Parts: sequence; C-alpha cells; structure tokens
Amino acid sequence: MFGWKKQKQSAEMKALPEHIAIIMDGNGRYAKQRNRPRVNGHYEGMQNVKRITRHASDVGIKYLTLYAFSTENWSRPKSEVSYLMKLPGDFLGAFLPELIEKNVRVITIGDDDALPEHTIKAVSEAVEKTKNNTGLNLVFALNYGGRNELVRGIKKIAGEVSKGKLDVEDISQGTIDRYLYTAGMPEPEMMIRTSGEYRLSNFLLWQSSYSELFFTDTFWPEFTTDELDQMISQYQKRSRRFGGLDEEEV
Ligand code: V07
Repeated sequence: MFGWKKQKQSAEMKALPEHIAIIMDGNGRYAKQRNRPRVNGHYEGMQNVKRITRHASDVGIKYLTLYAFSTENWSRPKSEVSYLMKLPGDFLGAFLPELIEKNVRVITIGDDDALPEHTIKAVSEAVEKTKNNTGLNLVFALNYGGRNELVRGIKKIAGEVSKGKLDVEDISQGTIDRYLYTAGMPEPEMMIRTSGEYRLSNFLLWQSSYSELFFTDTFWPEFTTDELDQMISQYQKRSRRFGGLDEEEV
C-alpha cells in the first residue's frame, strides 16, 4: 500500500498498470501436495481471490481479470465441475457486501448461457448490484475461451455485414475490439500465470498481444499480495516498446 504515490512522481518510473489479468493455476497441485481433495485447492484458491481483490482495490488497480473457468474445464470430472460452479455463489455470499462497500464493479466475460442456473443467478445479482460502482472492475472469465470469443465476435461481424449494416472494407482492429467480451476495457498491461506453466491456455488471446508476461512457481492459493507487488514493481521498471522505439531510443 505504501510507496505508489512516491514511485509515480519519479520520472523513470511508469505508472501503475490499469489492468492485470491472472491465470490462477495450481489449485489442484496445492491440494495434492497436502493430501487433500482437489476441491479443497479450489476452495483455498477462492479464498485467495478475496485477498488479491482487496489488495488490487486498495492500491488502485482499475481492472483485475481472473480466469475462473475455461471452456476446456468442462472435461474435468462431473463432481469437480459441479463444485466449481458453486464457488461463484459461495464467494459472493461471503464477499459481495465488502465488494459493494469498496465500490468494486463485478463483470463477467465468457459464454454464461452454458452455466448452471444457480451460478447465473448468483453472478447476475452481483453484476446488477455493482453496475454503477466506479472503483476496481473485478472481471471473472467464466466459461471463457479466447478462440471462442473470436469466433463469436466474427459471427456477429459477419451478421452485420450480411444485413448491410457494416462494410467489409470498414472492418478494422477497432471493429474486432468492439465485438469481443472485453469491448470498452483497456488491454491488460500485465498477464500473470501462477504455478510454473508457461502458456496462455486460450486466455485473452487478442487482448494480450502487448501484455508483459509474468510467471511464478507459486501455486495460486499461496500467491501473496507481496509477490503481486514485486511483479508490479518489475513491470514499472520494464520498458514497453509496442514493436517500435521507446523514449530512450528516439
Ligand atoms: C473459482 C477459485 C479460484 C481459483 C481458480 C479455480 C477455482 C471465484 C469465483 C467467482 C466467479 C464469479 C463471480 C464471483 C466469484 C470462481 C469459479 C472458480 C468457477 F462472480 N473463484 N472461483 N469461480 N475458483
């Protein structure tokens, strides 16, 4: 919590990232290491979402996007999937009042039609109750897949073209941005993956083109606010070039 203002004032130091995206991996391995059932890892992972969310809100991050459930996760055992589908309700049951108090806005990205009714109900209540909040945007990727997001967007664009509402020649990167779940959101400056895997796994494919990537061996349930702060400091020291020249080279 300390030091952000001071850092921002120094000329070489970049601002705080606006948007951090996290692949919260290693929940199952965390549980296995402790001879506990996999679902305990998911439970502990959910508890850590609260700690990291509180911290992101406290330091002034504007968007925190968390990969909660991918389009590939349906292939897990039925009992595990049904446990996972209870987590949004458990999380919000315990944490929604604090989110409201902290001015956090809850958003989801992904195909929520395929989620169980009770999950949709819990999540849409939180989205509705926080829709006018102006602090941290807490974005849950639920039944999200980057390729699916692109397919869905392209279908919508094709539909507009066939109705004569959009000219093929007018399709630009900006058009595609506007047809993704993340329309209107800034791109993530930082993408973090926990638990020692070095892949994007279909998360925010289009949006992460220029993200700084951060990896740690820490399992998600054990990923701390201190480790997040270290990554943010590292980000602030790295230079971002966007394929061109940065200030030092001009
Ligand atoms: C899930 C806990 C975090 C580690 C990764 C897998 C398990 C929080 C949510 C959630 C989702 C929507 C919402 C509020 C909370 C969640 C799933 C899994 C499916 F509005 N954690 N968490 N959802 N895990």
